[in-house]
Amino acid sequence: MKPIYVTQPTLPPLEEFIPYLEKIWDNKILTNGGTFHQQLEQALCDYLGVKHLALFTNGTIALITALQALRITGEVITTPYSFVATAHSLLWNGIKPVFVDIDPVTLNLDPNKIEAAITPQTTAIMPVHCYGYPCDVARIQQIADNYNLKVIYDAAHAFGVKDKNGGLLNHGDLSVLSFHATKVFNTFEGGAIVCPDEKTKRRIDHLKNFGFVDEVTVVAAGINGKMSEINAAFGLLQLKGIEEALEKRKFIDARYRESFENVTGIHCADTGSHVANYAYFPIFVERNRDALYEKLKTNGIFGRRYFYPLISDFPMYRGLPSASPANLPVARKISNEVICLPMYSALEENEQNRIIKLIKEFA
Ligand code: T4K
Repeated sequence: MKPIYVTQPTLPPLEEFIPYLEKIWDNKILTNGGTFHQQLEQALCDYLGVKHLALFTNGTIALITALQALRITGEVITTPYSFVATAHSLLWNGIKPVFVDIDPVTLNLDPNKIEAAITPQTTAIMPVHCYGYPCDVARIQQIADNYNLKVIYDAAHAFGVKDKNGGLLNHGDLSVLSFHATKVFNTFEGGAIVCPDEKTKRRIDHLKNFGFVDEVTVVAAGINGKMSEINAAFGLLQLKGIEEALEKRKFIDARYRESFENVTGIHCADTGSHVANYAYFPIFVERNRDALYEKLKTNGIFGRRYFYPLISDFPMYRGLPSASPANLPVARKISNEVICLPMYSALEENEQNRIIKLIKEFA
């Protein structure tokens, strides 16, 4: 039986990639801001409806650089319910993460609990639009304004998501995307920082190129965060098929939701009123989540428990006062119940039927 993974990258026909490779071979510019890099930055700005965007080698280096770009220090408020890269980006900058519990509906930082975690050392908030579900951006901005804090969104899951004001990526001081192979839009590995002004974009561009401004001037201890021409070319090709891929995901999402509507003990996440990207399909299993997870695995279906364990349970975080279980009851409950089911545009109807049947049998 063919294994079914939590996701599978969308790949355009191989022959369509050849002309891009030929161009790279002709130009012999492989990286350092080549033609495809420039084209992809512009194409993504247009598609996502954002002013400026800097491509990166991956989302994690982009997160680390975003914090550097805004010179964030001290303490940063963040969510324990995310991929570990969110908090790791803080540690790599010598910043102390302060975990705040999540809202049971949005699954994102609970704005009602943020203020109590602010101390004189707090300089920023790093919320995550988990699964591409929008954070309460208005409330978060209000708190940030009141306390003079920066807001850096980890928008790794939020490619193309829109809220009532348009593109979700326009909120906060910076938003960071991931274009990893497992994401809705991928460049094999890749990422980006979305920023509102030319000056910040320039600083980010310097930081991702070792701090170089020109051949002889280095203005900061930058890193090598550049995206290569191969990745950028693949991104341009991917972008052509993005709408079709999103339509297929939407259809799969609707079938799952409909199938689980009346199944006792299995809950789907709230659909919300935003324009979604159907990046993930989490279900929440009231009892014996791990038994269902194992049953699916035995049947060749490799869902994932995104996000279990909580980041705050990993050894480098669990000693922090904010990591204490009593501080994070909602995140803990959700983390103990979640399974992300296979979700990708090439998931076939009979494969989805098999997944649904197994879950219904279990329930
Ligand atoms: N912030 C958030 C909120 C994130 O979720 C992430 C990454 C980041 C920041 C950091 O961004 P990046 O630095 O990664 O750009 C995966 C991904 O590696 C990671 O990108 C992602 N989040 C996280 C949620 O999931 P794993 O270890 O679970 O992935 P892996 O390799 O087990 O892949 C899952 C399944 O996907 C495999 O079982 C098979 C399938 N797959 C995977 C790959 C890599 C393929 O079919 N083809 C592939 O090439 O972390």
